[in-house]
Amino acid sequence: MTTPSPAGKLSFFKDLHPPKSRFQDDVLEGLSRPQKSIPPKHFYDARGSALFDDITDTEDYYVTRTEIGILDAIAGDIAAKAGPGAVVIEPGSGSSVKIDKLLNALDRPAAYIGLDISKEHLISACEDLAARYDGLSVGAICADFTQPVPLEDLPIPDGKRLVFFPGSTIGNFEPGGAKALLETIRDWLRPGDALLIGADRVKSADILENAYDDARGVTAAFNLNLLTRINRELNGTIETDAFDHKAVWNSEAARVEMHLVANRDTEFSVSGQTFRFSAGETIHTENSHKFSIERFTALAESAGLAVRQNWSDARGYFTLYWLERA
Ligand code: AVJ
Repeated sequence: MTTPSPAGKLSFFKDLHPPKSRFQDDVLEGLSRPQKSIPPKHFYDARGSALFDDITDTEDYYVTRTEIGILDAIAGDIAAKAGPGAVVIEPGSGSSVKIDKLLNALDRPAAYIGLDISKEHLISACEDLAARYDGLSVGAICADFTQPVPLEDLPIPDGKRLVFFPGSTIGNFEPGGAKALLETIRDWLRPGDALLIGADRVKSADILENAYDDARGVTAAFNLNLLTRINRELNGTIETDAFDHKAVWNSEAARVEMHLVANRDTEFSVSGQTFRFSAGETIHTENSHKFSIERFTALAESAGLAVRQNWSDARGYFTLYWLERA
């Protein structure tokens, strides 16, 4: 059922009842594997979200600032390509800086539809937009976009759809998952609709490793906060000082990997289950894939999308792509 939002500021709110985030299952399962691992989506508790915001302010993490610079430079191009009355659809928790750039660039956008797995986050972000943009029709869909999300039966206003997926979040997915996500988005597009997506580029190992191991130690705190979260929410007994942050460029897989490395033998329990680490053993906590323009274009094509235009910063650190159905 589609219901008015609690506060009534949204034009619609649809809860597709995404499965609860499986934090406990993912941690117990991930720590039981030969290469221990925990999916990066679990970084984002309140403290983790705040630390991520702090990362985007560090000198070393060039990603956010570079993408915002490109958005500023291409605002006119985007407005011309989208035309008047666009319906903006944003999967994932939006950074308000980026969505503001887009909405302010566009010619009288008709609507904004937010789509996120976290209901609280989604509603507050969408209500904030509705309050700040007079005359913008704002809808919200609570869903897990790593699964197909059919939009057919939802009251999405008429108009050219522009799906906005900035941040290089696509890089968090393994190649198969990235293709599946692009296919989900492709199914939202009709002829003439578009996807504007950001993807970070391959560059030298030292620049990449510094971006994920910043000099101020914010990224280290972000990574280690996962252990604090486990201790708090899953009855964990992890001695967090037994682990160090590590970021390493894996050139074969074209990704920066983040790990938590045991700096001594250590043993702890989580939800009553015991885990043992030898010194040097790691928990793999994140992959951030990096893409040449050629590789990203091929990935898009594999998902039935065609790159119509792309824009990069002068250093070639980051690229925004305009994709349409192939
Ligand atoms: C939010 C997934 C795009 O991979 O660059 C930043 C997360 N991790 N520093 C990224 C992150 C460590 C970020 N994404």
